Amino acid sequence: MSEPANEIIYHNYPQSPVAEKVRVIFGIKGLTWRDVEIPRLPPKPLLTTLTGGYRRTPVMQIGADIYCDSQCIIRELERRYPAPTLMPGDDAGLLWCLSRWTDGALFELSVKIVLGAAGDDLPEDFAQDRGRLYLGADWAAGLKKANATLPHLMAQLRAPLAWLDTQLADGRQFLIGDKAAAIDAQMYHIVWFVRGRCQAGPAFLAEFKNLERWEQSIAALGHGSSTSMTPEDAIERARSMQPIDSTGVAEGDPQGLTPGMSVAVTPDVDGGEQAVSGTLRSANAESISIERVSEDAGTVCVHFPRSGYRVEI
Ligand SMILES: N[C@@H](CCC(=O)N[C@@H](CS)C(=O)NCC(=O)O)C(=O)O
Repeated sequence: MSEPANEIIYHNYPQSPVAEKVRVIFGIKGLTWRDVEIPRLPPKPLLTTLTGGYRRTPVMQIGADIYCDSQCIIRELERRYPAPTLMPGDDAGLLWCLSRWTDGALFELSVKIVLGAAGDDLPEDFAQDRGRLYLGADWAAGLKKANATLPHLMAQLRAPLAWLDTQLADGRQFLIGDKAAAIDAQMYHIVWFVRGRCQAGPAFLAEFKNLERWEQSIAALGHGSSTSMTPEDAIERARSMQPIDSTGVAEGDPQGLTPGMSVAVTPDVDGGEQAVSGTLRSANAESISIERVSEDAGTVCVHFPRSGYRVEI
């Protein structure tokens, strides 16, 4: 059992595919974590008091450090728990590049498929929230379009799945060999989502026999081991601790960031989301960390990836 100071507190809900991605990472690394279940729909006051407004799922907390976005979470887990590595082999750089596609365009495609296939069966509040988050201000038209163009969208997903199925045909257990890697989880969450949440998913995936075997290998990794925690206890944990000490901006920052600046950070997409404001502590090519004071949680440091996020000065 890890000390409370280092305990991984994971804010998520069971149905979230992006949360499942990180749960698989916990499985690969055999980690122990605390499970805080958050609402599927805003408002999420017990989460945003920690994040400063970021409302997406999942969020990881360790003490008074709050890690937003699966990209940031995976990087931090690899830093704190290097073995077994999530990047076996010599291609970590390429794999990080590839993950920008799985987590960006490919995830958005899978969301359109799931929302489009559900059509009028989506509960109104869910359609409105996820429509605005993923399909822009004119989300109602976007939903109709996704529904009308479903066969086209499935064709866009079928091609990469066919490539992966062919790659797995040599009998390898995981995508890049016999060791599970971050890219397995980053691809798997798409397949898990489409299989589990789209009525036509299982029939659509049935042609990919190697992929199915791979899905079983991933599922067999499990999710590490978790015990539940209340959101109130998670907030109390943040309040009782100080964020890790890291300050400084790596040389050559394209935006001229310097520690102490007031900044606002938001996902770099049109999702209608609230920016998180705070004082810059550190930044480099991969991440940005800002300090903020929360009435309930005290001083926290909120970490975001740099790639895929907009920093306003
Ligand atoms: N780029 C983000 C995407 C996160 C994301 O869009 N997650 C979905 C859940 S699968 C979400 O936040 N949905 C709205 C919500 O949970 O409120 C990441 O990798 O963490």
